[in-house]
Amino acid sequence: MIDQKRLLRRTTELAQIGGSGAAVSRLGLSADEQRARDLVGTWLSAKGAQVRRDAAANLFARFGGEGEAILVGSHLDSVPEGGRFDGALGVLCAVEALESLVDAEVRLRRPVEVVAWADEEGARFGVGLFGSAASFGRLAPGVADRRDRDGVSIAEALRALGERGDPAAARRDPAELAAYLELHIEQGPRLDGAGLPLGIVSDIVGIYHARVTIRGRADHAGATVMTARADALAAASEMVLAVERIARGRADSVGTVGEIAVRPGAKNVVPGEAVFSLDLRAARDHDGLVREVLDGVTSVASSRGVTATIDELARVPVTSLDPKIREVLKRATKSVGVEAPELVSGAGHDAQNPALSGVRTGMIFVRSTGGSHTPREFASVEDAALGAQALANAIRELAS
Ligand code: HGY
Ligand code: MN
Ligand code: MN
Repeated sequence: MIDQKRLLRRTTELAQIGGSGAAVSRLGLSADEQRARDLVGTWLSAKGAQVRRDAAANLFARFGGEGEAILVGSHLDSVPEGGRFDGALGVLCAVEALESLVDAEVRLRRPVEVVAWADEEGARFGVGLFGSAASFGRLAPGVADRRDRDGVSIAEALRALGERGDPAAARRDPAELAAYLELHIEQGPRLDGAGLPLGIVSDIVGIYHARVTIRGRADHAGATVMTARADALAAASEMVLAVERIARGRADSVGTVGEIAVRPGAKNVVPGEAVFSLDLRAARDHDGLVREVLDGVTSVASSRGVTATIDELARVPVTSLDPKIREVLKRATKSVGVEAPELVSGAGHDAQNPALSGVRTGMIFVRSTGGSHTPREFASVEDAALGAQALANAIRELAS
């Protein structure tokens, strides 16, 4: 039986790590994320799991012996000033599901592993889905040298956690896995609008992340006439508006510039350099969206006499989830009394990496309100418990 009180208590307990009240800032590969893994690890080892951490700081807790495992989990890191449910609820419900199966002494024919992925958000180093990409051998080359704002590299952050510093060593064989399941809050308004507590993910959007560096010419803000400028920030601003215009003009597409930095950054200096982030997503023709935006950046750069350098951080294609697993999840959600609709996920998820590596993958969405990547995000413990029960039923079907 799913223990709602325990689920609520643990949600609150986990939110205290790197958080205060509703807001959570538990960045990937940080000491706080490690403390969260330690807490989850104690719950799982107390239930008899063999708990381990891999070279990319992912936590795995295995129930049962040898053989192809069912992997179930989500991530424990957050964005800065994020909410307490994004990622964490998927781990908490996976723990709940396993605890309920162990308590009910359900005989599992397959081993089951709970996973807490490291650094899914990529908020510190810019590389999203980091832990699951490392586990499935899908990291771009040179990722370990990527540095955060303080100049700390991923390799150094891993060594500070006690790892050797090479995330590629985390790679495991996808053939070891019979399926991957992930429960996650929807982070959008559709389930709430339909008055439904659970959904099933059909596809996950394609995601492109990059860092764009615009180089113009720093100059005196007073002595430099307007026609003699190569203003990097003005050029970047025109590009940001182009991202918005292009994404608005394409079906099922979104484009976001969430970060921008200016150098030298003084009120009386024409900006010589601007660096901004690109987050481009689409459920269809994702490559077309990326191409149109990058062409837009290049044409603004040449019309303004500045240079634009694109540093690609991650590119994940539109990912369809496994039809058979979706059927299993349909039965599992129905068994808790929910006719769960199928939804496309506008958010990216670790599930994309197992799915793109040939592992049969499925996701359950739990209704959430208040948006996401903000302390306003909310999911009720009643909906979460329904999701955890559905997850337990799906694991039971797949593993017995
Ligand atoms: O950005 C995303 O879609 C996810 O929350 N990392
Ligand atoms: Mn997120
Ligand atoms: Mn997430």
